[in-house]
Amino acid sequence: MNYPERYLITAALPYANGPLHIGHIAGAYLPADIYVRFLRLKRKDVKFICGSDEHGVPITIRAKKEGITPQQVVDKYHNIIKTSFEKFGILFDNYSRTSHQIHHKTAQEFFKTLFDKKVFTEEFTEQYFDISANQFLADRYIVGECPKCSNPNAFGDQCEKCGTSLSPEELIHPKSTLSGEKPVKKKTKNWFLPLDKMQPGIEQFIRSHENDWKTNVMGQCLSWLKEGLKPRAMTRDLDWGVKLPDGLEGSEGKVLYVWFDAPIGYISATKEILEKNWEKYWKDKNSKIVHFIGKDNIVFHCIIFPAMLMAHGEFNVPDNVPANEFLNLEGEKISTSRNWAVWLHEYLEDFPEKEDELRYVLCSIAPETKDSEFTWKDFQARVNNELVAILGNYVNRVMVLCWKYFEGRVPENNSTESFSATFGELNTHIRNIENLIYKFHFREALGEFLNIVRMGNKHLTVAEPWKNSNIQEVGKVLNMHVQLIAKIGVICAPFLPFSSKKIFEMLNLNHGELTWDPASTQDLISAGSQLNKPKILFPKIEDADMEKQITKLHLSKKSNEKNPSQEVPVLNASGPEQALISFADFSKLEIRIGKIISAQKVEKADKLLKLEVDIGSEKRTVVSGIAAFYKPEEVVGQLVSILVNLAPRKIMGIQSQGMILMAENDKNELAFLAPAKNFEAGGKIS
Ligand code: B3M
Ligand code: ZN
Repeated sequence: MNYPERYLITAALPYANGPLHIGHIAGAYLPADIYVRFLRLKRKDVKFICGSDEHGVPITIRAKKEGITPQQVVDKYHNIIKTSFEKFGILFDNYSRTSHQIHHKTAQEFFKTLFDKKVFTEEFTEQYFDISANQFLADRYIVGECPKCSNPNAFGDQCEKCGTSLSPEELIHPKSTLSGEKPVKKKTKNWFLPLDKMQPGIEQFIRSHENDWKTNVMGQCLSWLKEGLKPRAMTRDLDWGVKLPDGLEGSEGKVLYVWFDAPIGYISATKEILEKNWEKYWKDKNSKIVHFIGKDNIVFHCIIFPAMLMAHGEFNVPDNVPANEFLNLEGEKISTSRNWAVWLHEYLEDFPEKEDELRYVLCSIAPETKDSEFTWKDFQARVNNELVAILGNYVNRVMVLCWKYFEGRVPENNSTESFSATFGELNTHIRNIENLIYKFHFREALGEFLNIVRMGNKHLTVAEPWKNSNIQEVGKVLNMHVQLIAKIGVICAPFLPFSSKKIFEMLNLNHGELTWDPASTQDLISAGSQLNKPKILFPKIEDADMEKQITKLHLSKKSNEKNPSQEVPVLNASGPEQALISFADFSKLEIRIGKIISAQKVEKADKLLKLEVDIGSEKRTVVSGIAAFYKPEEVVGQLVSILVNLAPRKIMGIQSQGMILMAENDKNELAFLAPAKNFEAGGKIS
């Protein structure tokens, strides 16, 4: 199969109204990054484009909630998002912003071109208007009773309780969130993209990809087409966004629809870094455009943006849109509003130098064909059983043996037994990985990579060089394994870029110019070269770390019903900014004085003690991660602070009914929080 030489790869522009979570990463950014890294290893000409989406109602709502300006919101989150991408090794050629001037100009020119070509229809519609705020109301600014489930706080575009998508007209007793007053209907003019008339062209474009687009993507597109496309307004009565181009009658007080300007952001971000050269990535027939997105963005990338590009006339349309489904977390949907998420910037802080562990797990479970699920237990199992026990262990065994027998020099292979004969399956695995990545099957590709490592591990175990007294024979075996490790260092680079670097460092090889094809056919390291000392690639993930994460998740979860308009997360204290909580948040915690009445070690868990705690009204069993600091007999009789209304959880088969609160210092020492005088069990802390 011949693949093109030039690619423009984009990943959905995140709204700069909140940080990134693992669902975003697994959905769009990690697959995009793996694909780009692979294409680069194949020496393709690639530009990788992303940036913050800084317009749209989600931004203004966030601003209102935080009591700051929309500009302050986007500045804050743009920086958080940009930094966490960089730290996580997702490296764009340009991570831009739709607030940049070049973007405003590009989007306005695009609009003007369509306007001049008479693509738009002008339509007068009646929109809800808030008289006291003197402003038209975007759907999200209207709340009312849901006609389906009677939730009194449904939004004008969706009821978050029952999930129904709504229009503001369907709400019973609508109210403006700006003033709390009943909005009135007011006439306004907007410019519409007549998608109904454009349907035949769009349909032809989509059907031409019936064999190469993912089934989940094609399925959504065909269902939109079947329902029949409807005209959609490309301008909005708002003041936050890209202004309409000058000289249009009736354009005051209006901005471009965020889904008109945002995808043009891909074009402006390309222009921004390639002043003269950008057009070949967008207009040359030999270039391929690929958009990585989550499933909620399919219609915009497969129908609306292509319709805009076709109407414009000068641009290529996307060649593929490999959208993923959603990632769930510990049995529930990831929800920004309920703070049910693993935030990328927090993960990076809690797990320093474990970027590849998360990349590995998210790729292994990526929702490529259907929704999938992240749990901390599964994360730990995959890291410990696969990265630690297979990849880390294999690399370490080979390195240690080279040091043991050859003082860290790559031994000669003087035999007639060749590498390719010994590892005959390697090339099949490599071809499989290539084909799978080209088809966007990253999960399977990663599995195939692990098969290569398994092959090496197995061969080493069977060859048993440590039992061989013929040093030449030992050298032969180890030479082949060092070669294989070097190849593994290349092949893993798209998935595990940090580990790839570490492997090359151990091998004392230059990581700068990795290429895919020679790596699969030639020796990468010559006999006699000096290796560096082995380092552990992946430390084991301990139970206590997982316990901490699960507790953190449950503690930060917010009740959606009580606070429905809260649609953006409050950052945790460990996040880039200390968030304030309300007294109501605090008072949800029921903390009491408890007295430990018995304690014993939990079998097969070094860090855990099983405690019986008297909390006044009853006795509770609590599993606590303090065994490294306290012996069971030391803690009996100890007064403690205990969170008693934490949802019970099974830990190592024991139902734990609460959490002992501990103080911790920078040296990781722990101390109990006990009252300053003797006190009875059951006393409330408030
Ligand atoms: N900002 C929506 C989202 O983050 C939107 C993507 C724009 S891509 C051009 O889901
Ligand atoms: Zn509802």
